[in-house]
Amino acid sequence: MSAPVAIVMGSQSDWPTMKCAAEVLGELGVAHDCRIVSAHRTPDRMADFAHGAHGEGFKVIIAGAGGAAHLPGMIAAMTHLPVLGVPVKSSMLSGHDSLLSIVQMPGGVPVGTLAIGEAGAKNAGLLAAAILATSDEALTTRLKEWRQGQTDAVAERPVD
Ligand code: RP5
Repeated sequence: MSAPVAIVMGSQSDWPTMKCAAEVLGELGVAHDCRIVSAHRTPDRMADFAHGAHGEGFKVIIAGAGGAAHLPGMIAAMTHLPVLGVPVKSSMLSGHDSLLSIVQMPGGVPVGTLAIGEAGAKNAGLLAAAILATSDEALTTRLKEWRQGQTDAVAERPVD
């Protein structure tokens, strides 16, 4: 069976951020396929991926990019699958450019935009799992256990 989640990113340099999505999906036992797909440098690869994503068996796409971050929006324009956008922290503008490039889509072409950086990537993984869990009872159980584990890990008092 093919992986239900695609994690795509504009550059190798996005991987330290986007691997946070891959890690949490791994913890939840959700198969995922990670690829470099650049809207600017490999536009044909991006189009082939987006047009073929449903046929490949993907159910959710997580797309991360930085700077003039067109990737999530361009993919969303070419597939009906849900696209979760992760603004990667850029060196010049700390990801504000990435965030605005991804979040401000015109009505009709949605990208579910997460926070800038690693927290956004981690939450994109969790959100992808939650979407898949709506039709997967076993995954629902694993997701609830993961959330409970997070809750249990919070101490009542701080320590030195
Ligand atoms: C974007 O440009 C990528 O998503 C990356 O965040 C940014 C910089 O890419 P590199 O110059 O590091 O390859 O397309």
